[in-house]
Amino acid sequence: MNHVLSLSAQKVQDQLVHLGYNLKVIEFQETTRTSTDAAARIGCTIGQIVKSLIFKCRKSGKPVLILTSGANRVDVKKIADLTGEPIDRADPEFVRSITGFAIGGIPPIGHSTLIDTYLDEDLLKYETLWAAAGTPNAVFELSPRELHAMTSARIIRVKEE
Ligand code: 5CA
Repeated sequence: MNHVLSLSAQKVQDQLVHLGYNLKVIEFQETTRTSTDAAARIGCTIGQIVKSLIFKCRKSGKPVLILTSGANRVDVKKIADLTGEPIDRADPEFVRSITGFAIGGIPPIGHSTLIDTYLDEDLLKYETLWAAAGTPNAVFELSPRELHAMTSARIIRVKEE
């Protein structure tokens, strides 16, 4: 574990402080790029990993952020019902341009633009969660209540079932 955070992880740490949260970004030497990597590194269940997935509305081009459990797959049809238009996975360049971060390290907060955000109801059942913190080896621990408050996300059922 590094004591000095990389620039992108520090940006997330600064944003957490700015928002008034006493939460600590941890950066590992090893990858936490995927939910599986992150759960293995942290020693938590995959369900406790917050995936921050960027989608793009097909007609308007508007970005949407879905915060979902590492255990779930997003049902894009459920999201389309809410956005009023179909959505697709965003390409890496679009993700970087609207968040300021690269895929594998997208945090739930601190993006370079304001993004409509939806929160997977399944994340609320865990006592504690882990989200990406700006790089593919940085994470931070938080409660579902904190995640909801800091993102002002709308809680929805997102999973494929
Ligand atoms: N650091 C981890 C755990 S917190 C993390 O960021 N996980 S994630 O799920 O939020 O981000 C990785 C996800 O990015 C993968 O599940 C995958 O669905 C998505 N992804 C990976 N490559 C691409 C790509 N080329 N285009 C769009 N999405 C991608």
